[in-house]
Amino acid sequence: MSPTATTPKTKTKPKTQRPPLWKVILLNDDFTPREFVVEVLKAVFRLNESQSYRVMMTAHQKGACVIAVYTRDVAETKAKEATELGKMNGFPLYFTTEKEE
Ligand code: TYC
Repeated sequence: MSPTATTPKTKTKPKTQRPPLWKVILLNDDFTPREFVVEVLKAVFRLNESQSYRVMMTAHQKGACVIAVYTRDVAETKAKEATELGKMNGFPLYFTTEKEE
């Protein structure tokens, strides 16, 4: 069999567009009980006990801690829900969002 001439094919790689991600950040305060913060992190962000505890302690010691990243809508909804849970219980617990660069 004779060798077949091959024409190099240029493949254009399709670029997958990914939506920008938003960080949800937990802020420390002096009043919310540690255990309450852990419960909110478990309920709203689906973290397990040890993940929640670590995030809570980081915020407690450093002032703030990134919990997770989501699309903008999800990040804002979760931050609002979590902040609302604190408010309903009389705590100044606060969650904010920030665009990931
Ligand atoms: N600093 C709070 C206390 O000492 C606990 C706490 C931790 C509150 C993290 C908010 O994001 C927070 N009771």
